[in-house]
Amino acid sequence: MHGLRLAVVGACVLVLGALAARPACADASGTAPGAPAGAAEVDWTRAQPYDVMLTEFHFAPSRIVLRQGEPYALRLENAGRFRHTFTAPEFFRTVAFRPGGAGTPAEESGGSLSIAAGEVEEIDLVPLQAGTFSLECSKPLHGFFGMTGEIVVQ
Ligand SMILES: [Cu+2]
Repeated sequence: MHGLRLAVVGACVLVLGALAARPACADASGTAPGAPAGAAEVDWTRAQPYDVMLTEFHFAPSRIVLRQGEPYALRLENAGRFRHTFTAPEFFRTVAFRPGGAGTPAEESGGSLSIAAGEVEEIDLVPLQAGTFSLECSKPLHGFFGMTGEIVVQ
């Protein structure tokens, strides 16, 4: 992504140098650095599957590593005997959900998905902001017993 953006800016500088200011560069210069691509522009057919298993009492993997700007089909499977939650409000605030996809429960719940034993939730999303976000199960004592993790967006 960065390489492409630099290339576009570089091309604009060349055009500017040769022809003076042209409206052709308005798009590139008008885009704030690091501005997320709109969810509408995302090619969801390229969404990479990413499986996370919830059991007593941990997430597997407990460190989820995603790339900023890439679409993912996050598949959360509760393979345990109890209900668990995938609670990561800071993370969910920085993603774009697939329009019409299953992101709505994550949005409406304030970033905490409750998943019954044996159930699977699939969410298509694009992480828009790099950083490390905490993940936990909000059920009483589950975090204490080790049901925590982190989501790293690179
Ligand atoms: Cu739990």
